[in-house]
Amino acid sequence: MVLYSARLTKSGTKSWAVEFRHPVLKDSKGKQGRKIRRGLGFDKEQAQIIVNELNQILEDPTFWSLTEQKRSLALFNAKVADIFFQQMEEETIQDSWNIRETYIKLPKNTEGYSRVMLLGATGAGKTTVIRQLIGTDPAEISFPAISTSRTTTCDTEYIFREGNWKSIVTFISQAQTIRLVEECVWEAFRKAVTGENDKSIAKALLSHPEQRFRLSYLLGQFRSSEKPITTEKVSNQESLIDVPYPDQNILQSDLMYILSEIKLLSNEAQSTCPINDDNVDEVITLKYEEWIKEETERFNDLVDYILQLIKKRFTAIKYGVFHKDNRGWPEYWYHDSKDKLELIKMMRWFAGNEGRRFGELLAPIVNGIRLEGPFKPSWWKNHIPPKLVLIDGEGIGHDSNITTSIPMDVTTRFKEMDAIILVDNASQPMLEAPKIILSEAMARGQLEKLMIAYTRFDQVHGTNMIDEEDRFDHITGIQAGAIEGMQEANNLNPKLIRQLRNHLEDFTFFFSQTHELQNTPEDLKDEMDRFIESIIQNTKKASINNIDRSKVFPEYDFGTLVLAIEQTHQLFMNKWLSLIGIDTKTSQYQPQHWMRIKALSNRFANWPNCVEYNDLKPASDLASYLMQRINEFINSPRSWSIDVDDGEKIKILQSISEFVSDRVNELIFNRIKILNQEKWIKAYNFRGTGSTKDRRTEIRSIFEETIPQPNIRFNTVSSELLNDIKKIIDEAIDFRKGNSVSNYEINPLHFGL
Ligand SMILES: Nc1nc2c(ncn2[C@@H]2O[C@H](COP(=O)(O)OP(=O)(O)OP(=O)(O)O)[C@@H](O)[C@H]2O)c(=O)[nH]1
Ligand SMILES: [Mg+2]
Repeated sequence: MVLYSARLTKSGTKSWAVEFRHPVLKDSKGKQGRKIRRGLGFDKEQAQIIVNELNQILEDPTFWSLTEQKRSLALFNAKVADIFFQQMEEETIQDSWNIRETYIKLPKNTEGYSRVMLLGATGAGKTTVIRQLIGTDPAEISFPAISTSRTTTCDTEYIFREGNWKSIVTFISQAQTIRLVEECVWEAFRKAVTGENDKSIAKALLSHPEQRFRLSYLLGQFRSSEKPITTEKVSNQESLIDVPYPDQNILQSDLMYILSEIKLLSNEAQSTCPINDDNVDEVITLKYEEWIKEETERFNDLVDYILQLIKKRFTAIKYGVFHKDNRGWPEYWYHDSKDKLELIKMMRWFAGNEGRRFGELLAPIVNGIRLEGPFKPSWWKNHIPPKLVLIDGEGIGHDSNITTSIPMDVTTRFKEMDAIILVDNASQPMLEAPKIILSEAMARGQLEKLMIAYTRFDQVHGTNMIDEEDRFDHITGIQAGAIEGMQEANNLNPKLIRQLRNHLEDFTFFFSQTHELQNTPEDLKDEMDRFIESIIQNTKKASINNIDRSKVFPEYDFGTLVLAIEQTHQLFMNKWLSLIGIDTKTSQYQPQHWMRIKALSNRFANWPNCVEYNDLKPASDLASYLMQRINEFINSPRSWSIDVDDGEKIKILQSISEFVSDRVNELIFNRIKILNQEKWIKAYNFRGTGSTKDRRTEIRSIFEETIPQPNIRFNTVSSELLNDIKKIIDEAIDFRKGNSVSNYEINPLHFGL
């Protein structure tokens, strides 16, 4: 066993840091002994005590387990335990999907269930469709929450099953929460040093730029007016779950304290190193970032203060079982009840967005919700619910228009689904996001599962449209145009496109007034019944069709596969070299602000599993470009072992693409993140003059290693990638020959948060 030791080092001119190799955590190459460095402030004596205590832990392997946190806390400084255990805890934390699966299993098609994933742009109406299908009470405003933009922020899974109402809620880790709070405090600090007013500092603090981690849900909304705030009481105290709304005065005073600390911190920073340059952004980052994170404890103290406030919010949850770790952070919350109302009301805290409850809503730290119970539409006649599993999630796309792919954690789930529903707004059909979803679904072998549901069909008007048929034709015409565009862009096999068109003739649905729960229109009920029936029948058909096709398989000329890499390289570099600001001449994408690129590099370097920052998602983009090119290759076999009809061939080719899809995600994730970890760290750590340029160059080199341009004479990096892809396709065909697709269980990779 290797024993490591910690040492005190200088950090900047006046302050101290500790450096050591962690005996349990692995480095980017998978070797034990990850290097850890943490700032310890100005006081050398205090810093030395922490280093000495850390050395006691490092010398004694009986401490090296998460179960020893309490013992360490009793013996040593709290900071010592935090430095040693924080990352360890995060890495051993169970995968959230698996936690949900342990408590409430997602039924499969072998049990007669259809798993249905709803995808669409934000605001398309995914959750509105779900509210009808699960029979939401018309008076219920809080759950599931709907609104105009970025409302649903985590996976929400509904299982329609007779019996009790059960729920399991999973959470992001404490370490992840700390990182997100840090980003929020940093944004607020930047506003403060540039002299902005309280309102704008509070705005930066309370709404993370990604619009997912909204601190206002947990801390309350900032009010700039001096008027006293009256706290409303819930009028009808029918049960304990009807707790009063939070006390606005307490929330405001906590917020005012946080703001005053941020302003103090900013004054302190300015007196340490005054801003006297035109390029304020750069000065703030150069001068203050290291100071704030490593040389002063005030920043960390403030982040910790906010974390403690968040932890207090858990006490509002009076029902169910909160399972927390040693530090009081929840891993999951489980509840089982005979009462539907009880379950729905509890969901207010985990997934609601009711304005008056801001300050006690936990949604920003929830990363998944699974509910089970006898859900059914309000008009459902049968007392047995339809056998459905519905999966709602985050909307695709951003206002920035730089999105070209679906996140990898979503495409990785495709294989486990029986239906993929593209939900789109009929009043503005087939804008960018739905087109992206269509082409990803095709490239990843989901043709047979794909369906389109248009909401707001009531809002389709025009002087040229006399009756309903004209309105259908209007939408399907636009849809046909989008499919044609996709064929041209991806050079898709015309037979595949024909199959898609035929398929969508039966699987396109039109929902009018989808939000109307009080008096659900009769035509909406009929269309939703047709929708449910189609999903169930299509799932049955797919499982029957999966009989022996083992002797029918395509044969390929792998010589042309190199073109897939070549084209992917061009497409990816055209987008990404421009986004990072290197080669902007021929690209439609605008260079991104250097701070966004830096934030992206921070996440690749320092956040486990994370490969994105806001709308910057290079890994998903690359996997998507590559998969589309590989799908094109898969759809052009040289020959077939046995000749079968075209429809059958396309089904087989799609099943090969489906198999290859996850493996390509995994391959790209490994190449761009894991194998390049050290380079990302280097890219992030550039400081001082010229750092933006150095960072760009480093990131370019990461991209070039991830997706190399194939040379005429292959170098090892590019031939390795080619071989890996060839191997994946070979395996997919082998798999096709040997087993049935429905038996294949994937091990879902988890990216992102
Ligand atoms: N008039 C009308 N409004 C609708 C219809 N369907 C949805 N809406 C409205 O569209 C808005 C957005 O709906 P959501 O269900 O929150 O959209 P979403 O796709 O879940 O969005 P995110 O969660 O942000 O990804 C809500 O205000 C709905 O009331 C419809 O058929 N007709
Ligand atoms: Mg939603």
